[in-house]
Amino acid sequence: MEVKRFLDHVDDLGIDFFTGVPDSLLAPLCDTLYLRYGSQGERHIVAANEGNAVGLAAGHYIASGRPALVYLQNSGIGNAVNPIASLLHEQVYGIPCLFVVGWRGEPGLHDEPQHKFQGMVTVETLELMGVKTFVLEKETAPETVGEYFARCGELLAQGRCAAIVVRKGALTCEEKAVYRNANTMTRERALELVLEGAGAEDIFVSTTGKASRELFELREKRGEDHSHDFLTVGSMGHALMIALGVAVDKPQRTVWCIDGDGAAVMHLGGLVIAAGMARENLIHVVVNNTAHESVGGMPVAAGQADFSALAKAAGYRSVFQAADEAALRQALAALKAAPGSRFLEIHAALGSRKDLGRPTTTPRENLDALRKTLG
Ligand SMILES: Cc1ncc(C[n+]2csc(CCOP(=O)(O)OP(=O)(O)O)c2C)c(N)n1
Repeated sequence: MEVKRFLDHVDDLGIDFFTGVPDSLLAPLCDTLYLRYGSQGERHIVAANEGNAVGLAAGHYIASGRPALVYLQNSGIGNAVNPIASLLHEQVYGIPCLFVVGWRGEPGLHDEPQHKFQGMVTVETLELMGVKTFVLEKETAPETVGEYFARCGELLAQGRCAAIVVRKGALTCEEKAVYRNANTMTRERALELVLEGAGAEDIFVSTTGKASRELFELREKRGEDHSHDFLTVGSMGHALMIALGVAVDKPQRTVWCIDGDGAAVMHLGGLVIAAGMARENLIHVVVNNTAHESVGGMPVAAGQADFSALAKAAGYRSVFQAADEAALRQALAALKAAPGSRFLEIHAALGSRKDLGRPTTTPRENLDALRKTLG
């Protein structure tokens, strides 16, 4: 279904406020919202995590009496569960909200391992949380969509929540948004330089999305195996805590966390924990491309945030930044000799290689190989 028609139905429900975390499957919706309303404005706010989005939706309802639309990939349901159950639910405040959920890992379709279980339990989890669910497919007839929205309208009027779960390809749009930033060095090139600057026995924990895919392919390109890497294929925003957990247990090993700006803001509290732990063997790298590049490029809710200043304020002792290859080489050299806990912000361009592959080993194989390395 063309997203404009979908949004006409949303409009008919009196919904005029949108918030969420972007998803590649929902790119037609994300792009259209961005083209219409920009982001971080009165009508549309990109949230740091899906729980934030539910909070914003609640605030909007409290102020206006109108429900909001919250969009998310099904991976983010977990982040939303707490405020759905203990804020929106009819046994608490009874605040209505319309969710639009991208269904990764839908049963019967091939998808990456991190999406399989979540995909299996998506509808069940939403229903369990009291969110009535309607599935939108490519084949869903327009009158059926009309009936879904009519039913959603009834539920919202009763102070209840509803979700449209969107199957792959069910939403389409004619106009794609173009996202830009002023940086020139690609994330992949930056990661290549980081690998060159790191020790052969160092451990890498990389974040969800293309950073992990690039790290995997860079190892292949360098003729190395994957036994020193933990590819955090799901669990967006948790790579830093995984890296810290390893670093605390293995003080003799240098552990690099390759984080994204979207992932870093998704669970920004981790920055404070890591900085507070002040581990000399942990190096936290944030590749800041100002966007959720892996899922289409929508801005991260941190356009104004200065990650290096945040890192300093949180307590990291040695903080570096780099925006081009020469500066990155210099920063990496300085980082090696720097005292205390270390943080590096890399300003990266948007985009990635068209032929970027996906890890060819399973998460289990990845874990087993790394466990052997760590002993
Ligand atoms: C909890 C959760 N919400 C949303 C997603 C979908 N998702 C995967 S990667 C990604 C963007 C990551 O952005 P960032 O950390 O800035 O890295 P970039 O892709 O820009 O390198 C998103 C939103 C997810 N995997 N998990």
